[in-house]
Amino acid sequence: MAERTSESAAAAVDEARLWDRHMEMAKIGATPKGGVNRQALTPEDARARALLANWAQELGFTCAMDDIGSMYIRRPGTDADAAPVMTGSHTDSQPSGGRFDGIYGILGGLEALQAIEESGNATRRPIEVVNWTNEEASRFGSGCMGSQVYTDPAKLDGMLAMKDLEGVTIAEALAETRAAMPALAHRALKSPVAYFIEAHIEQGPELEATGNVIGVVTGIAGSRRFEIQVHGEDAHAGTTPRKRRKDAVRSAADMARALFELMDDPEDTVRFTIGRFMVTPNALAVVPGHVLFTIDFRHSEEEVLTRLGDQIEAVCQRNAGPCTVTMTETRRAPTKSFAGPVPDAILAATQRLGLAHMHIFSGAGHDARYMADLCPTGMIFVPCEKGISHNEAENAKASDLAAGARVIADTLIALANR
Ligand code: HGY
Ligand code: MN
Ligand code: MN
Repeated sequence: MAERTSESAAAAVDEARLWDRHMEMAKIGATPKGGVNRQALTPEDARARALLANWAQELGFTCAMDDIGSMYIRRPGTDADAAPVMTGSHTDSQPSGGRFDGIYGILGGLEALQAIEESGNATRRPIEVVNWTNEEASRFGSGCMGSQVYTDPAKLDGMLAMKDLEGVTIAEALAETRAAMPALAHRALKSPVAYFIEAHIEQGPELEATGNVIGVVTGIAGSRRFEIQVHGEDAHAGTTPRKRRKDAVRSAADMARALFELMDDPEDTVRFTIGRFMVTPNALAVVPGHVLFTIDFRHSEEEVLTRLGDQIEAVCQRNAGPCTVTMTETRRAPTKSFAGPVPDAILAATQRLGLAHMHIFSGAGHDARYMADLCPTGMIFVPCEKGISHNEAENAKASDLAAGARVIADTLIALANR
C-alpha cells in the first residue's frame, strides 16, 4: 500500500484513464464536427448521467440526486458527520459545444477521487463530486440552475416551471431523465458543504499563450441577461408598402446596431452578445410581426454593468420605429472574487507539484459563482487549445487535464483533513 500522502494521491492520477473517460463521454451527443450536443435534461444528458453514475458505483462510491437533478458522487470520510469537501461542474453542453467544457470538472474530480482511493488516503471529511443540472442555459433559461437552487432552495419551484422552446418544463424533462437513469438516493438541497472547488478549461487563450498549466482563478465577471421582444405586424411581402409595415426584423436590427454602438468600449473590456435571434413566422414572403432576441452582457465591474445595462431598454425603445418592444431581465449575477482557504490550498498544491501557474480572472460563468455564497470556494483552470470553447473545435491536452486532476486530488486531501 502506497504511503498515505497527498503526493501519493497525485501520483496515482492516471492520464490515459482520464482521457479515455472524456472520449467515452464525448460519444454521447457527438456532433459531426467533433463536438457534443448534450443539452440539459435531454436523452443525451440522461445517458451521460447514467454513465457517470455507473462509473462511480463501479468504484465503490455512492451517488445521490437532489430535487433539481444535480448528482452527488460521494467517498465517505472517517467522520461521517463532517460536512463534505465538494468538487465538480456540469455534464450539459451548448448545442455546438466541446468535449471538455463542464465535463472536465466532473471527470477530473472523479479521477482525483479514484486516485485518493487507490493511494489509500483516508480523509476526515467525506469528498463529493457534483454534476450541477443545467449550467449552460442553452435549453432552459437561467444558467447555473443546479448551484442556484442548491444554495437558494426557494428558487426550486420557479425553476421547475421553466419551459424550453417546445414548451417542455424542467419538471417534465427531469422526470424523463430520472426514468432513464438508475434510481439514486435523495440529497437535500443546501446540505452543509465545507469547501467547494471547481476545475474547468479556461475557455480563453491566456494559459496556453503564457506556457502555464494551472490557472488559480481570482474571480468571475458579473453578468446581466435580457430577453427583448419586438412586436410588429405580419404582412404580405409583395403588397405591403414600406410606410404601412410594422417590420419587427427592421426594428430589431436597428436596436441591435444601436446596442452594439453603446457597448463597443474602446478598451474592449465589455462582453456583449446577441446570441439568439428568433423571427416569427420566419417565412420568406411574410413581413415578420415578431422578433425575440437575447442579450448576454458581462463585465468585471458592477458599475459598468449598471451604467450600460440600465440604458438597454431606452436604446430599444428609441429604435422601435412603428413596432413596440418589451424587455425582461432574465438574470443578474454579481461579480465574484475568490480568496481564502480554497485558492490558498490550490496554490499550495500547485507549488508542491511544481506546475507552472498564474492567477487568472474568469470571463466565463461557473457554478462556483453561486457556491461562493454557501462556503469557501475556488477554481482552477487548465489550458484549452487557442482558447476556443462553446465551439465543436474545443480541444485540450491529456497531460494538462491530468495535471489539473493532480492539483484537485492534492487540494481535496488538504481540505478534507481540516
Ligand atoms: O456562458 C458561460 O460563461 C458558461 O460557459 N456557461
Ligand atoms: Mn462550463
Ligand atoms: Mn459553457
